[in-house]
Amino acid sequence: DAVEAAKRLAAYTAVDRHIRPEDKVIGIGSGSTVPYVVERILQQGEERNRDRVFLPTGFQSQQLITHSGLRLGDIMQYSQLDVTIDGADEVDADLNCIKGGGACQLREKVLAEVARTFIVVADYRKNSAVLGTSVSFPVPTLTHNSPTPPKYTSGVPIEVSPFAHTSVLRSLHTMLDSPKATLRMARAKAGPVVTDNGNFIIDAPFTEAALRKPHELLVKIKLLTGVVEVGLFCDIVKAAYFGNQDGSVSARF
Ligand code: DER
Repeated sequence: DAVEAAKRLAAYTAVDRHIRPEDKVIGIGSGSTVPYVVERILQQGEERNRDRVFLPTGFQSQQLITHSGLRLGDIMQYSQLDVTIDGADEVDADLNCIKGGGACQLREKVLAEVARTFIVVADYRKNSAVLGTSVSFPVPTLTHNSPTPPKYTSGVPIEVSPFAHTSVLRSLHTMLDSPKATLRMARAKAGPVVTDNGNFIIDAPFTEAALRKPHELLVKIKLLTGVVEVGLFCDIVKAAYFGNQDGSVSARF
């Protein structure tokens, strides 16, 4: 279908442009777009991949690497990666991202920051001018019941220590103007989603005005006691590739 074709297009373009023969230590992100990244890497051939190592951003990413017959690497052995490629939930005109739809943003941000080059691949639904306005977001736009309601849009995924999750929720509700912040509950498991690091996820919708200053918002959230990592990636992405419905690719640098 159009979305899958768009994901594949973005992934193939990114691999062709950013994974060179001399790149040996490669970070693999999480989500449903990165399997096409691995698919394209495999097409570079066994010879090329034999002396490469691939670092995962969580259990799904680890399974993808091992099931593809690629060599798994451990972050403890590498101070720097050549390149990391990952998906995103939304990317704005300045390459700020909302990530964490797959609850993997802690390890994703680590591998993004230690990579010489961090690339994002996504289908057209994630391509926004301003964070909070893309159609891909699971969080419905929420409004207060006041006469001039501020429009609450995208939920920012926040990984929190289970011990602190109720106090972080209270802070988000009262201090950071996210009255609809909620604990992410699992679908295929009773109770909350538990991340690969043993933590919980809070989805916190913010107003478009707040999301216009993502770095400021990131710092405010990160300073709340018990927050482990925030699904706002600012000043990290080198390039983003979006597959479009018409079969073209949009690149943003
Ligand atoms: O959680 C994340 O940030 C993942 O990269 C994920 O949200 C990307 O989404 P995708 O399944 O549309 O690639």
